[in-house]
Amino acid sequence: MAGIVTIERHIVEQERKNPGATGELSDLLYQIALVAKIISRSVRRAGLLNILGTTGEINVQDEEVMKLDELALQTMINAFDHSGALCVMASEETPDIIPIPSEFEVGKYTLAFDPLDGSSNVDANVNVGTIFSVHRRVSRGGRGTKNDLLQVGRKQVVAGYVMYGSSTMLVYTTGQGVYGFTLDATVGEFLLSHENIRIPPKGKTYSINTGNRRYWTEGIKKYIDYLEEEDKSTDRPYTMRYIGSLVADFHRTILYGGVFMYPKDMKNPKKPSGKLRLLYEASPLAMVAEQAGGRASDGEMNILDIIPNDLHQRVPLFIGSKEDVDQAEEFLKKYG
Ligand code: P6P
Repeated sequence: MAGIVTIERHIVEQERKNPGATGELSDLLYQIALVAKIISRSVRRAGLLNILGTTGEINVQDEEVMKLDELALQTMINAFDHSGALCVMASEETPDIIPIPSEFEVGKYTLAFDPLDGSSNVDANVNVGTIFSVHRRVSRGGRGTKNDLLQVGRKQVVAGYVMYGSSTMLVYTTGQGVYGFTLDATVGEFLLSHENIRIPPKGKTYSINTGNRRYWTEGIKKYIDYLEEEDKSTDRPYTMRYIGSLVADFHRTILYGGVFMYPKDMKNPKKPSGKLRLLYEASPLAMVAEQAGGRASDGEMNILDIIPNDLHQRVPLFIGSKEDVDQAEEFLKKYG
C-alpha cells in the first residue's frame, strides 16, 4: 500500500476484500475514527477547559468519574445511538446496557467500550485511551439485549483502541491483521503509520504493579523473581515498565514485545479476579494481541475463550508476546 493512506481509504480497501460486505461495518469504523478525533481534541484541551478533575460522582466500578470520562462517554453514545449500525451498547461507566433509543433504527452489531481508560492519570498528562469491541448480534430482531453483548471474545468482528498520548493513535483489527493510524491533527486525518503490527514472539520487558506484590500468588512471585534473575542466554533480567494506564502499557507491549500483567489479588477482597474488565478491556486487547501474533490469558485459559457472565466481569490478564505469556502460565500452573 503505497503513499499516504487515510483510515477511510484503508477501510474501503478492507471492505473490497470482503465481497459480501454491506458497508455497515465500514460505517461503524468511520464513526469510531470520528469519535477518536473528538475525544482527542477534548483530552488535549482538558487542562485549558477546566474539565480536569472529577464530577464528584462514583461509577459502577466504585471509581470517581472524571469530567473527561463523562465527556468521552457521552461522545460515544451520541455518535452511535442513531447510527443504525448497533442494537445495544455497554460501557465501563454504565451499570447496565445502553439501549438504542426507540426513535432510532437498530442494526446488527453491538459495541462495548471503555470511553476513557486510565482517566485517573489525565491530570498528570499521562496517556489515556478508549477501548472498543464490536460483536454481531445473536438475538433475532428488535432492540438488542444483554446476551448480544455477553459473547465470547473470539467472535468479535472489530476490536481496538485509541491512545491519546504524544500523538493520537487508532489501532484496530477486523480479524485480518492489526493496523495503526496516527492522527495528523493539522488535516484532521488518521494516516496509516503502522501497517500490519506484529508483536515479537518474546520480549525483554515485563509490566506489572509491583506495589501489589503482597497480593500475588506464589506463581506470580516466582515468575517475577525468575524474570529479574541474571541470565544473558535468556535475555534476563527483563526491564520493568509500568505506566498504570492499560492502553499505554499494552501499546508499548505490542510494539516492543514482553508481557503486561494484572493478576488476581487473592487477598484483596476488592479485586479477587484482578482489576481489569473482560468485555471492554481484556477481550478487545486480546483480539488485537492475537491478530498481532501474541496472545492473552487469564493465567489458565485464553481470554478469547472466556464466556462472559456479566457486563463488568473482571479477569486476571496476562497479555503480550506468546512465549512470555506461555511462560507466565507455566509458573502459575506449577506454583499456583
Ligand atoms: P493500578 C487505570 O485506572 C486502570 O484501569 C488501567 O488503565 C490500568 O492498567 C490499571 O487500572 C492500573 O491499576 O492498580 O496498577 O493503579
